[in-house]
Amino acid sequence: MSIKGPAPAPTSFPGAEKLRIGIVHARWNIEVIESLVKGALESIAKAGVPSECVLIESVPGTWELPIGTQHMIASQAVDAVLSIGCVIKGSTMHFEYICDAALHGLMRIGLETKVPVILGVLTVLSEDQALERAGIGRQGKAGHNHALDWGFAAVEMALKNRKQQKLT
Ligand code: RBF
Repeated sequence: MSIKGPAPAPTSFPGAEKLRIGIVHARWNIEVIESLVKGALESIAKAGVPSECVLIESVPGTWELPIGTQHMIASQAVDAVLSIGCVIKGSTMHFEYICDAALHGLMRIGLETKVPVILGVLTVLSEDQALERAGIGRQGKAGHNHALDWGFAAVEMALKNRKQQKLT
């Protein structure tokens, strides 16, 4: 039994019905990505955001996630963006460079635009780890779809962003 992971999400999100949430996802490792996007949509809907207020765009790979996220913020007036990707370690240094650059880029965009950017990037050492963390599972382990948590995080941070905007 592991103690890792987020505390249970709040059970209600008052005001969620007024939010606009963006999802930007990479298309590399698409089986994993599709499951993550599905999980995120499930929790965002459960939190009370209408489906027509969730905007989805895709980019080729995780390297392009920062610019795709920046574009979503500039063009769609969203309250938060969830950026989804999956980088699986191979035999060259690409993994390290893509993860490092993309994650720094995403953090920078959130801080500079003041629109919360939720980190939905799996950076894993094997396909099995990716399938487990996308809730698809493999080799007898069902796993957990981490995007369920990311969806709730996006709604929580979007509400905080709205509150902050009212104060300033
Ligand atoms: N993009 C991902 O989202 N996940 C990966 O695991 C991934 N691995 C890559 C490995 C190599 C060797 C290369 C060349 C690209 C990889 N990309 C991956 C794509 C990358 O994010 C980007 O879309 C392309 O490099 C085009 O800019």
